[in-house]
Formats: sequence, structure tokens, C-alpha cells
Amino acid sequence: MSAGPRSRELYARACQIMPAGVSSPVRAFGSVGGQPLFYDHAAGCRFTDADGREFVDYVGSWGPLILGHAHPAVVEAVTAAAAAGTSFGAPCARELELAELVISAVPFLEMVRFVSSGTEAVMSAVRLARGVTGRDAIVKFTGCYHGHADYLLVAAGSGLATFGTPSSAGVPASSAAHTLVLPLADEAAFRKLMAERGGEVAAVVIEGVPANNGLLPQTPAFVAALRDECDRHGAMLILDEVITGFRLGPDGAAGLYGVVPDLATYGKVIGGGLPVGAYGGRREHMERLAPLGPVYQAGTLSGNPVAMAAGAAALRELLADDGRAWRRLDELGERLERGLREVFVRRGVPWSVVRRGSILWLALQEGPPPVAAEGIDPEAAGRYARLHAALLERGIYLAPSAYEVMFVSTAHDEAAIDQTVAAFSDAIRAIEW
Ligand code: KE4
Repeated sequence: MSAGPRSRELYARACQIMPAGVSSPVRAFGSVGGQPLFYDHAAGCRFTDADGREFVDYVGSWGPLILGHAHPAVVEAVTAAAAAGTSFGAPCARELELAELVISAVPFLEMVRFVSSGTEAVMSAVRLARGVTGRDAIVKFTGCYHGHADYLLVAAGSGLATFGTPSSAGVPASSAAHTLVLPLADEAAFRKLMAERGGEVAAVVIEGVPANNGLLPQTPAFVAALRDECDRHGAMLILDEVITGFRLGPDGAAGLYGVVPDLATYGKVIGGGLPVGAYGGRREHMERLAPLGPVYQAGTLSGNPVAMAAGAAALRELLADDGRAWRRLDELGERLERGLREVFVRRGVPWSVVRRGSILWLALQEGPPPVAAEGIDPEAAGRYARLHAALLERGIYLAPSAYEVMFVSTAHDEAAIDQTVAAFSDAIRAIEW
């Protein structure tokens, strides 16, 4: 199914005045083909496009909508906050309320600072780590995405211990020059690099569970090695929980791995669907931030009451009843994973499903699922494009990229999951895979 006439008409107009007609590249359907559907309205786990067609939504705004679209508690909180003033540029109780909810849920957080996106959160955490350590180098891993700060748009250099090269035009080589890039899941390579250059490293940055280039869960031993080498060399461990924070549970991937990072970054879920990012850690580090300390960071709309109200309403729902929501998310995720695996076997396709809680990814390739970006079959993207189109025809909306994940929300129910599994079964029979 391609976009309907109204989406096409809107898209044609949008492309005249917005690059590729979108506000973020992946939305343009470039890697799956066809034109993007324009959302018109959404509720729960479903949205209706500009042509009146309904879809089960597994993008969920790329992670924020863990409670589904237009959750009543979030809408009510946003409405009340907006009526009392949409932004103050000054401290307010709603900002403090979200900070207290975040701090209360994450054991190692003593202080938190709000920003307006995940990019800002990671960018600020890296600057803080550089300010605290007085060092410039950072280590990141291929396949991990941490937002679009210049020095994080960096591809692996020629050798393991060489600094990265820009992965985007407009990023000066000098910006990439302090970023070392390693493959995931290679403890020996990481320990070798740290043995050689650990004294130069301000921070090692990794996604809680890498979910931007497939879902690539790392072993506890690998995550423990990051912590160990950072301790050994006085580098800071930054755990990027923008996707996993409050998605995998109250203490995110840190809780899953039992690792205590020096700084953690958040976004998506903690904004309840409005623009919020955050970073936090121990007081000794966070108090190095302006205006208390020498590390500068600021933002006009940081902590604005409407976004804070949305985030607080979402977290209150998630934290209620001793975390019942996360148990429900895991139940639904397991139902979808089991159903898809049964379909893959029945249809004879050698694919696999990777899941952590309510995050799922389709590894459309033979053999065990990859644990590093380098292990992803490039041919999988073509298979995914055909599957994506066939699922759209059957009312199921997945991310328009083979490298993005599926998000289940508490608004998905057994009926939506079973409808999805049936659609996959029919779609796989219909496509050339
Ligand atoms: P934002 O600046 O997009 O709010 O967050 C950047 C970011 C940081 N860290 C992680 C682990 C992230 O996944 C992201 C953003 N995620 C992508 C989708 N996987 C955003 C979607 C988009 O760019 O349109």
C-alpha cells in the first residue's frame, strides 16, 4: 500500500518547503520506498492516516509513547499545564515533580538536568564528562546512535585504535578527531584500546541496549568490561538510556545489567510524547554544571511545564501498582515475539525475532541474530522493504527502516497483537522473501 491521495497531496506540498517533506530523515520512507503516510489522529495503539485508513502503530513516535497515543492521564495533565502557562523560563513545581519521579526511580541518580531532546542530553553528558576529566577523547561503538552532535556522527576509522571519520557532511574532521569507534561485542578490542589510550578517554558512551541499528543486546560481561576499564583509567561511563530508560523498567538497562554508569541520558518515555531529554548522575559530577561549576549548558524550553507535566503523568502511570505496566509490556512483547516466531517457522523463513521487554527487532537473515552492526546482512533491508509494504496493506505500521525496532505499548492488547501476527503470516506468503 502506498500513501493515499490526501497524504500524497500533503507530501507534495511539504516537499516544496521542507527538505524531503519531513522534520527527521527516517520519516521520509527513503529506505523502504514509497511516500510517507501523514498521520491525522491517533489513540491507543492505532492511528488514522490523512486518508482515513487505520493502522496498528509499532513506531509509537520512535519510543516515547509507551502508554500509546493520547493516553487520558497524559492529555489531562498537558491540558491543565497548558492552561496555566505553556512556558516560564523559570523554575516551576511541575519541573521539580518530574525530577523527583526520575530520581526516585533510578538508584544511582542523585541529580538530573532537563533538556529538550535526547541529542541534547547526550551532547551535554559528553561535555560534562570532558569537563570533569579534563580529557577530550570519547569511545563509541559502531551501530550505536546517540543523536546528531557533530562528534557523535562519526564512523569507525581505518584501524581499531584510530580516531573516527565524519559520517555526515558538515562535520569537520577536527570534530571527529576525538572520537574513537569500536565494534560492539568485542571485549578484547575494547580492552586493547583502553590499555593503549585509556588515559586520554573522557568517556565511553554506549546505548543501554543498542536499538538504532537493529536490536543488539550486549552480554553482561561486555558491559561489565566497559565499567571495569573506565574505573581503571579514570574515564566516565555514559549509559545512553534515551530508548531504554523507563522502557525496560524503572531503572532501564542499568537495572537489566546491574551496571552503575557515571552519567545516564534519558529522553522519549520521560517526556510522555513531548520534547524532553535529561541527563544525570552523582552530585559531585552534576554540580560541575553551570551556574555552580565551569561546564556550560542551557536551554530556553528546558523544563517547560507542559512537557514536564506530560512526562510526570507518563511516569506516574508506569510506576503505579508496583510496576504493573512493565509486566504487561513484557507479556504483550512475549506474545508478539512468540506469534512471529511461529509464523516464521510456518512460512519457512529463516528469520529471527530479537526482544528485550517491549522492544522487538526483526532479524531478516539466516542464522543467529547479530550482536554487532557488522553482522547485519545488507540484503535484509530489501526483504524488510517488501515486508513493510505488505504489512501496510494489511493495516500494520512498522518503522520505515530495517534498522529500527518495533515498540509495544500498554495500549496494545491481545487483539492487536493477534491481528499483527495474522497480518505477518499473510504478508510473508504474499512477498518474494
Ligand atoms: P533525539 O534527539 O532524537 O530526541 O534523541 C537522539 C537519540 C539519542 N540516543 C538514542 C539511543 C536514540 O535512539 C536517539 C534517537 N532515536 C532515533 C530513533 N531510533 C530518533 C528518530 C529520529 O531521528 O527521527
